[in-house]
Amino acid sequence: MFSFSKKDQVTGEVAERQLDEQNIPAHIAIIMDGNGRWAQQRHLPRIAGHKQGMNTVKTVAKAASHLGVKVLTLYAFSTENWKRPTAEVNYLMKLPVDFFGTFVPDLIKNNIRVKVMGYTDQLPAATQKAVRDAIADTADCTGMVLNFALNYGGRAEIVTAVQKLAQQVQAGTLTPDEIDDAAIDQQLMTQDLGELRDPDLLIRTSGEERLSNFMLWQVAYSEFVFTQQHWPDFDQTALEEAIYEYQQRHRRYGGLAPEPTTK
Ligand code: V07
Repeated sequence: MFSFSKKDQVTGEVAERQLDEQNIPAHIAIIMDGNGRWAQQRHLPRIAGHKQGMNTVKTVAKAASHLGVKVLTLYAFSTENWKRPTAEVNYLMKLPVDFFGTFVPDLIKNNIRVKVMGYTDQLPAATQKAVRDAIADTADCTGMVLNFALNYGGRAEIVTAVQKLAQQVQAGTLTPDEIDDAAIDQQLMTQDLGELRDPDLLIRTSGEERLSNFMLWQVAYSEFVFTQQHWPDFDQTALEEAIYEYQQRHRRYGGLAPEPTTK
């Protein structure tokens, strides 16, 4: 059992909570929202929020790995984020470079392997190199997969998958009736995660309660937890609270009775 305490925001009462180690979500995906708002509340430029947000990535990745999470997918940059001001986009594109300069030794120490999903060929050359280097430097790590969604969009991912399947049909290597869930899964960017491809738990920080084009296919059966904290304020306790909430909804019934919902 992992224990943590939760302070009630209204009464101030502190409650001891226990996480069931046998029911840690294997794949957690996070929409890291609220970096700009966090900065604006402090009268700082938005990029200061992104910088602090990167530090939170480091904290949360280590915490997730210690809790026994197998895949942590983080939405770092969407295909829509190019519409932001040029200076902000340029800063964001430097973050993977910074991240690897400062965090790769720590990742290796924690046996964490980096993976990236998204249209990385459209990223600046230096960003692509940082991503390639991080993947290569952590390739032998056998613990948690830290999966960054970078220049990722859920609809674009499905469009690309459909195009590939259509090409196979045209080439005569696939018939239309062979297109099923598994065939589509095989063309998605999560394909190499195997059984762990679908998030068990999706977390979005900073109060918005929508998907914003994130992993549309893969979250079909995920539990969604929304928190008020801005991403730079998210920490180990916040992660444990989200997992606690997941465990309240996703009971295991001691492995005796079947789950009440069909999957
Ligand atoms: C970014 C920090 C986290 C808050 C949300 C937006 C800003 C880590 C990465 C990263 C991505 C790929 C990679 C290694 C690190 C990152 C962007 C933004 C674009 F291989 N944080 N972070 N990339 N933010």
